[in-house]
Amino acid sequence: MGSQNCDRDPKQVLKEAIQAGITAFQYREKGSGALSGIQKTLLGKELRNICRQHNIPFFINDDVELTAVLDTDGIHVGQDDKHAKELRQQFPNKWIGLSVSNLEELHASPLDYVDYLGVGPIFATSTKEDAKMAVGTGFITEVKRLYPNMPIVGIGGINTENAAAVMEAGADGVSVISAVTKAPDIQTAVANL
Ligand code: 3NM
Repeated sequence: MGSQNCDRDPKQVLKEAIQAGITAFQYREKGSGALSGIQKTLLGKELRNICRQHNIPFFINDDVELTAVLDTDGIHVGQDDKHAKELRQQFPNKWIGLSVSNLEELHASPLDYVDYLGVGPIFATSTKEDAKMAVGTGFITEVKRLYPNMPIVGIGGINTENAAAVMEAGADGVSVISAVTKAPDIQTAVANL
């Protein structure tokens, strides 16, 4: 998540989510209303520090410069971002995640250089403005069948009602934004997930 996903202080949202039991965090300051420049960096530092205090892995979305500046645990990139091979050379000891939205992208992906795939959008989402077409849980099963050893995290429109179906389809984890940031009670939402 980023500040644009929160109706209140993102630091508080992150703290509550960690207290409630999330196992990883990705800083994704992107889309309308997102911070940029020094403000993006400063919020990133604060969120990274909260994660460090609680031993929660901190990933950054897409931003190579901030990966180094914030000394993140990992970076997550999309198909049009910096190539994973170059990222691996630049950051040999960080986790690298790659988004995959269809079979064509999967087959063209540099899987040897990534640690996990973010697969989606599984369901329709209004959080990402340029989200591709929803692929459904069947695509998770297909990716897992083709690459059984590649960790897969489902993303896009996942909530407490449908998360189990994503896991049953073969995902190793689920990744959510609004299911936590828009939850009336984060404790309950994360506990239900
Ligand atoms: N990436 P929510 S879907 C950030 O398909 C993101 O790659 C997607 O937000 C992808 O949990 C998405 O609120 C939005 O649907 C996830």
